[in-house]
Amino acid sequence: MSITTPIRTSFQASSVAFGFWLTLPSSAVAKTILHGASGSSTKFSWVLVDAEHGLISDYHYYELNNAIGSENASPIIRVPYAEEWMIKRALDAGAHGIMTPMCHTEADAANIVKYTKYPPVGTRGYGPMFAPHSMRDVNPGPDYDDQINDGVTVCVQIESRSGVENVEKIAAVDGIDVLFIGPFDLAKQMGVTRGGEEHEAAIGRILAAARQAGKKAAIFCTDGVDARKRAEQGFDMISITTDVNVIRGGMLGELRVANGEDGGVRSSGGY
Ligand code: 3PY
Ligand code: MG
Repeated sequence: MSITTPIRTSFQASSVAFGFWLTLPSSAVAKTILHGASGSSTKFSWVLVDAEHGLISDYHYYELNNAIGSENASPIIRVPYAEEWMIKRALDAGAHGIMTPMCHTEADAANIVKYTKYPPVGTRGYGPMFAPHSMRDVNPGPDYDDQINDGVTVCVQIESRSGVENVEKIAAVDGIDVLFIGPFDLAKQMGVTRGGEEHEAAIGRILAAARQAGKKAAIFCTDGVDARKRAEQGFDMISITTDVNVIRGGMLGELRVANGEDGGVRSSGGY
């Protein structure tokens, strides 16, 4: 038996698991987006809580996890770095999954799995007093303790040249659920143009490696058009855009309309 989270349920369905990036430490923003969409085909099944580049820190995890979990979506925390203590803090605050930036090798991937699971599989320290609060029908005690090793979703970001060169070996590591492409870093770290031929070839190789290993392939997108393209390529999990991208794009678009200028700016095409 393992805990069933919205992201896991979404993986079992044949449709793409759509989510978005939360960079603001605001339950109100998360709930404004999620609330009331339950049951709709356009529902988000997960939210990436960005503690790497967002304004979110450890202090915000518990409230954000509970707010997102209460809307039947899975909070996945991107920790700043793949450190054991950072992963432990995210899980103890009720994350349904973790994401780590810059996974370069299979040794990196094996360590991430180790930090994420309780013994005997891994080395996660014990103290989940608050962790089940974000999970429906999961009680403190054996309900959580005995099922979370299999219930947690482990996502590693492939966003460097070495990550791509080692991607087949990373994908084969037991306990890794998702290979998540960070296209911005991938382009910068490889020294290639985002959207150019080499970049797209690397993205194709990561997608194929995930497929081959029976793992999920995921990618960060800048808007719905980008997300649609990736869905058609066969990605299983897609972040459509970020909170701030939409707020800025939407607000500036309305300003342009009010100013009598043509069209509206939907998003800035970036973060
Ligand atoms: C990247 O594009 O580098 C990411 O990590 C997505 O946020
Ligand atoms: Mg990145």
